[in-house]
Amino acid sequence: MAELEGLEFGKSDFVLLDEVNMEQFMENLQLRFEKGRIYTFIGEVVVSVNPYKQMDIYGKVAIEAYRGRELYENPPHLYAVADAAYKAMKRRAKDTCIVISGESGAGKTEASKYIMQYIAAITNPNQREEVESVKNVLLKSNCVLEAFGNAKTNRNDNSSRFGKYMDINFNFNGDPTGGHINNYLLEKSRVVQQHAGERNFHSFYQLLRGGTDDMLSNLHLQRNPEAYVYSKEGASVITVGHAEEDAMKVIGFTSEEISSIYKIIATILLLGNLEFECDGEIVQLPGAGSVSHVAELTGTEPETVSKALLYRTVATGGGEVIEKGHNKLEACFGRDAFAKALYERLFAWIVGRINTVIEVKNYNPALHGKNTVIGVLDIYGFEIFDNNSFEQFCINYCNEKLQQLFIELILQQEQEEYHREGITWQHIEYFNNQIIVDLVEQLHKGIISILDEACLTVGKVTDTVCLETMNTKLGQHPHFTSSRLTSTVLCLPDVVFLSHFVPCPPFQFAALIHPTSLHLPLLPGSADPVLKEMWPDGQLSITEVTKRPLTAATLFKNSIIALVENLACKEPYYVRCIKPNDVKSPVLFDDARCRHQVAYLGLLENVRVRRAGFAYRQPYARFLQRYKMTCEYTWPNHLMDTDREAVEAIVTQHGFEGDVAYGHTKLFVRTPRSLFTLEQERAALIPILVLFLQKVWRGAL
Ligand code: AOV
Ligand code: MG
Repeated sequence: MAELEGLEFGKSDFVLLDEVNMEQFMENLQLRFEKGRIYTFIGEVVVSVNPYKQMDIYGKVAIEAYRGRELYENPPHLYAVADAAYKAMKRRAKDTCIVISGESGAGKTEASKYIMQYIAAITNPNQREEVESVKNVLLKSNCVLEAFGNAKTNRNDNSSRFGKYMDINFNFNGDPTGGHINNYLLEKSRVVQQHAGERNFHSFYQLLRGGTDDMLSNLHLQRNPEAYVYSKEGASVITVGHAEEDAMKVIGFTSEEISSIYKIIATILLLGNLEFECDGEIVQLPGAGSVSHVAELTGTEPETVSKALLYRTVATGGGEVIEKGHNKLEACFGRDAFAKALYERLFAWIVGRINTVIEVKNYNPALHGKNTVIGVLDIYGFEIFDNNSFEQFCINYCNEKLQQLFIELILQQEQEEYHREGITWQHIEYFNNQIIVDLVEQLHKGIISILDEACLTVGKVTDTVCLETMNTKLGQHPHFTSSRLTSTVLCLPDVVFLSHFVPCPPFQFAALIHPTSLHLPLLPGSADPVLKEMWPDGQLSITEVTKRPLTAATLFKNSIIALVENLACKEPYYVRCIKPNDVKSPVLFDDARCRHQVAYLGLLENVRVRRAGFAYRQPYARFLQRYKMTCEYTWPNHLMDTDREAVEAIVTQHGFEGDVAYGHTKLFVRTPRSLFTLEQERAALIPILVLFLQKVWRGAL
């Protein structure tokens, strides 16, 4: 909080604004962005603006400057938050989490990587080998996950298409002992189709462009991504190198596993090029060569592959299992569903594989003390496209849920602290996002419940019925506007999740309501060990598989509810990312775009809450340590009974009794100005003190 830099760089903490209003907030944000100050505090929250250029602020010198220091001792930085979370974890044995939010392209993933790098840099001072290897795997896992889970979208060239929550475990020394990654809903529809100008997951292009000639020929692939239906969009974009293979090796993937992964990627590309022909009612596969390549790569028989692509197995009401031929459309849907399932399971397998390497092993709490964690959450940002599918619906719902958590935690934390310290709390009005969250997730009448009903009774519930149900149940909801129905697609226009998010175009749920069945028995019979592991449910009978499973929407909802519950019981630290413009420019500050984000992230409310209470708080002993030199009764040491009395002496001498409250263990300062006075005085005294001490050392005094 201290003004460590001149005012020409703006205010380093928004609580220092003369008045809290949008104009002043924006002025400060823009000034700081233009001066290359991309981080600004709101108390302990860091607001970050994507610089869209490499900044020289993450090196060794910066790491040393932030290591073990208090937030207000340095200019705002991700490292300050990372250090605060680390200190809380180490000193107070608290589980903490760092929640990074902001819309697509705002800089969340980059921030999460800098935070992890910082934590890696400040831990394990003794360079113990096993800790170094844990750190290395944690850092390298990002590279692998990005290769398989990120893609170029129209909003971000390296957009995360999955949500990631990573726990890093620490021993009593504060050194990392392992971790665990949870991944949330990969946007698997991208495997088979991309919007104009977008691309498939990086891994496809990395294999095609980076693989050796031999490798590609063994995989029956051509080098050119344009040759494949699934990768031809955006094929001309130059891809990054081939670092993920090295990263996989460092993590401990065996060469057989890496080879299986490539085979699966190749299978998907070949599947995408399979075409079906109709001979009357009968659908056939003319490309026998491709089918045998798919069979070879998946360790199955060509007949099994053809059968899987041309027929589906259904369980009749009487429990009988029958095989039914696809029509052409069903066959195409089935092929794409197969490709998507393959990729989704491959991704989950990769995450699981990384987890087995990084999971904490041989930890004995009795011997090693409490095992604490820092969780880092980097989820896909709020996004809208021209066509918004189920995945956008989930991504945006998840962002709403996190926004709600932010509101609750920020208020809750303040309230708890005031309560603990015996200080009266003043309530601040804020938009409660719960209403939006309920609209989506409430049992029986939420959007997900209604969709579930439709999905689970396929054939009986039509688009129209589903739509009517939504209209009846949600028509009165202030955040649900009426819907329209096109011939095949169920559209829910303006199922707007918040007055603070922009109104969305319709979400298209058709694919959900008309799921295509997959010929499950194909892959469990595979000779490839990775594929076998990816289909653990292969042993299930078809009747078990087809009986009312949880829908994708409910699975996602449950995972997000669990995530939020997990975050809520940790001490949270927040990074709020802002995207300065839509053209990736390092110099353009698009006022309207930024203003909008500031509004929907609730940043002004955040500043108000922070200021309405007390902008600054500090345990008595620490306050005394820092400012005792500014008061004759406390320098060099005080003679009072308690630190609190000594702090009272400092406060009184400076005449700001009216601006503070005394908690049980901490001093609370309402306006930061009082603190400035102290900081300035301290800064003026330090050179005099240094001179004084030098003289003492030289024996001159
Ligand atoms: P996101 O994670 O918030 O979007 P990223 O972290 O991928 O956004 O950032 C997008 C791009 O902005 C990066 O690829 C960098 O080019 C640039 N960038 C972001 N932060 C920095 C920084 N601190 N320094 C330099 N460049 C930066 V998404 O994953 O789409 O929601 O789903
Ligand atoms: Mg990201």
